[in-house]
Amino acid sequence: MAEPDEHERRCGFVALIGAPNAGKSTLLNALVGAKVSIVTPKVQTTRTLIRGIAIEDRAQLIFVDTPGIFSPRRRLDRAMVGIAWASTQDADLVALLIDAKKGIKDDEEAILEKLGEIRPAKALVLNKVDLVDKRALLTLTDQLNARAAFAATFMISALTGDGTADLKSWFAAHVPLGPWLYPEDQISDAPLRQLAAEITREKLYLRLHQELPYQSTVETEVWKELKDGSVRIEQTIYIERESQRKIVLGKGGQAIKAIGAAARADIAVAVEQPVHLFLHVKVREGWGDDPERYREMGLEFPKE
Ligand SMILES: Nc1nc2c(ncn2[C@@H]2O[C@H](COP(=O)(O)OP(=O)(O)OP(=O)(O)O)[C@@H](O)[C@H]2O)c(=O)[nH]1
Ligand SMILES: [Mg+2]
Repeated sequence: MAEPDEHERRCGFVALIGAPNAGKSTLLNALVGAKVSIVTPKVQTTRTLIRGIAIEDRAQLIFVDTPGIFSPRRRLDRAMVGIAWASTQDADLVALLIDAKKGIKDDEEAILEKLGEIRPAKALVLNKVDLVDKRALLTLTDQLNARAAFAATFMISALTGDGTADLKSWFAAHVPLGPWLYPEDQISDAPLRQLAAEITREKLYLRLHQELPYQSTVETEVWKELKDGSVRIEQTIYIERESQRKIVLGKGGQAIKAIGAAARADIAVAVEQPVHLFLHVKVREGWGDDPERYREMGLEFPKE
């Protein structure tokens, strides 16, 4: 690809917003072409803003994955939803993702209600079109466009990649002129320690069920480069109650062993070196009300 002239370059922030589970993180990874944000079948997987960077034509696109927007109750939920809306204030473009299979439900209604207050141009992105009958999409598109002013509508499958190239081209054509903000080969601005903690949290979510995932968080405590080119990583899984420890550990330590093995494999791919991963489980009652945990996650601590 020829280097674009300095003066023709474009650069901008594109916030990906939507209800929980709409496929925002899947789309971010598809647009970047690498796994920079974790994905699970559960709602409320993403907890903070995750940036992924891609080059398209003359544009450097900085995509901002956000936590799903829903009616928050717990303090952590309020912080997550707060940062998701805040992301739209710093964005040049906003993409609203709608799960085409789910359609317009309470969360979507509430988002549409507030969408008028958003300043940047908005693209409507119907995702998961691999799961629905194409004819049903037209009705949904009409309903959504009647509710808010969208500059363009896209029908995509973030999972199969169907339609994502057109979407990316549209973003590239509509971000403002300006110099690129990151080196050309950079795809994320998150420190590897944070990505590593997120990967372990993904495995925890995939393995554990019911409420437990929402009551746990993962932090990387030790990151030691070893002489043989490998890295020793120690992480702590924080849980809310002592009774949850045996669920995380599993029978004879089976669960934590499987979580550790799956996380180690993915982290090794991300850091491109062999990884020794050690997981600790600590009870921190009320970590959901501990400002330090919010700082670690990059979230504002809601006062109440
Ligand atoms: N069939 C299908 N599934 C999809 C598609 N996009 C995402 N998914 C699935 O939907 C689930 C949620 O995807 P995520 O990318 O984690 O959704 P999210 O919007 O980031 O969710 P939160 O972070 O919880 O707000 C996962 O099981 C994905 O594999 C799609 O285009 N088609
Ligand atoms: Mg997500």
